[in-house]
Amino acid sequence: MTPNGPSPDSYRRRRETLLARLNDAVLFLPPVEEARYSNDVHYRYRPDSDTRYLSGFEEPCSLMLVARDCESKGFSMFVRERDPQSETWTGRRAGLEGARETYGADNAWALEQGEEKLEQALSGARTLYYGFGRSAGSDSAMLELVKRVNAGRPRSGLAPLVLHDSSELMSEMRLFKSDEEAELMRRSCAIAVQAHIAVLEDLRPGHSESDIEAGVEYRFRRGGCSGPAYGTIAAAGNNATVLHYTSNLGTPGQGDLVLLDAGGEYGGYAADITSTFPMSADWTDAQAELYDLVLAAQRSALAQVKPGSSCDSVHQAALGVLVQGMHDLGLLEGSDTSASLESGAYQPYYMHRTSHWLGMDVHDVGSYRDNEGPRPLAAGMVLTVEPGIYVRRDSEAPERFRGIGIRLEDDVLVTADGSENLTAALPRDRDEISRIRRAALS
Ligand SMILES: [Mn+2]
Repeated sequence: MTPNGPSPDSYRRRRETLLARLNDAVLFLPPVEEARYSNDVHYRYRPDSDTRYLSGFEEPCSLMLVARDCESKGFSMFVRERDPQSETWTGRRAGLEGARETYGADNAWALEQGEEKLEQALSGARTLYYGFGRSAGSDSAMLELVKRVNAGRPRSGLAPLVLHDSSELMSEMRLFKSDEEAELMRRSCAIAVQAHIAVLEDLRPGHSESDIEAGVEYRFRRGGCSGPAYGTIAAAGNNATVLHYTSNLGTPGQGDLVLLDAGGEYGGYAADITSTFPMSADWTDAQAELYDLVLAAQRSALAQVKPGSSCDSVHQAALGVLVQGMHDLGLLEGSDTSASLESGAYQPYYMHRTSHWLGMDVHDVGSYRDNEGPRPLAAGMVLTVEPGIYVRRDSEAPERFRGIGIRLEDDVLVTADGSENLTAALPRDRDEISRIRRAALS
């Protein structure tokens, strides 16, 4: 089971929910292969999130769900067999017995038997939900298999097999978090908040961006996380204007702001937090003006998170405040806010969306639109709220704003009657941050 993750009962309930929806369809998720770092050295294995959602299993494996009566009825796992010699090198395997006894598989077979058992299960099926994109090899083997199965159908009298992406079923389930998942996300967010606060309290002149990265990631692991949920961004000064800056090799100057975007993965659930704070205890006027603007935009956006609203409304709320502020501060010329919103004139300074879904994946699954337009928010969804302003050193902006990047990111659960900010404990007020920094530097 995923350490610290959901209970075995939760995995069973998820499978039962899915089985009840399958009727005569088959769901098959092929394995994610180990990724090579160099030669015979691999990255730490991270299972595909759908696979983990249904099983809590963390070794390479395939999963199959079949509702109708046949040899592979129920929940089948295809796993690596026990092998004392390999296990000496690469660690213990659950094996077939473990798949049945620990992970609740109705059927357990060797990983290599997946294709054969899938073909058998498809003989009377009308629909296959398949996990595309785990590996090119699996995808092409599956297409061959479907071709083969359909070739026999004119004679057998069965309707042709229809192929769907399994994400159609899986993403909708994962988008809505159960109470247990919400609790895991509270925990994941609490660990990340504590790690960010520790950086605020520990950061000293001379510390580098890599010191900051190491500091937060140390605290993720100490807190029980499997590691960071994504590449930590520790970016000082102008580096903060690069959205996905992850080299973290610079050393903040005394007058720089530091943008820290970092969250851990706890029990299989990601936190995703960004804070921005001064290396010293003080803010320049330009830094303070931009920070207060982003904070006002974030508060306006946070107020939009409630059932019936949408990620689009959350974005529009942030954008309205940001663009008005850009005019007030002289980042944008003139005073026609609606024209700037219309033309996208603000995009040199704010070029990303305000929210994304958050869950097992940091950019979690689920559609942002439905047939009607922007999808209404509903209880159980978790999203980030992360407005920012990025003024590159080589931009056309007034001199005093150049080389400043600011983003403020919280993680928010939609509840039945509003929202719960899972990262509300982060200090956001500028004076409060200054107090913490002053105490740290004294
Ligand atoms: Mn984010």
